[in-house]
Amino acid sequence: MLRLFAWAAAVLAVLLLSLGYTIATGGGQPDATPTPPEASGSVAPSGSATASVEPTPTATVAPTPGTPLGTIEIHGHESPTFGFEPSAVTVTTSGWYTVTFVNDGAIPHNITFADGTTIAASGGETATGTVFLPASGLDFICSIPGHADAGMRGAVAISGS
Ligand SMILES: [Cu+2]
Repeated sequence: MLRLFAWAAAVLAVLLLSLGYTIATGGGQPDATPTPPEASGSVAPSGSATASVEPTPTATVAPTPGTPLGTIEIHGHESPTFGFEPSAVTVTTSGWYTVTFVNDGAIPHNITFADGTTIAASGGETATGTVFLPASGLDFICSIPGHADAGMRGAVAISGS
């Protein structure tokens, strides 16, 4: 009986040892799992690749035609003489410009460019328009009868072309 018990104890000890070994080996497996995170980390670059597609819509906004390069302010008056101030304007680059016409007089005046663009303002008022200035420059007058001959003439020159 004693030998049988000893044998059974030995078998049990072997079982426990093998079970303990299995647990120890199983406990070692979790240490090998850090590899998958690296694989999931490689997914991130593909996500940023999709983000690089977004700048495309912004590029289509840039070529908007007629975007003013700057603003030119010109005053007009009939006293003490008919004229523009300044009458000689110079900008560096050909292109679209915003023109602010300030009528310092008491009667209506306008700026009429050689291409037909007209910006008119009543006495004491201000008007704004947009004009394309070619590389050759552009002359302007007040188109109200008699005003150009009285002195309301001017020109815009392009210096950088
Ligand atoms: Cu005038």
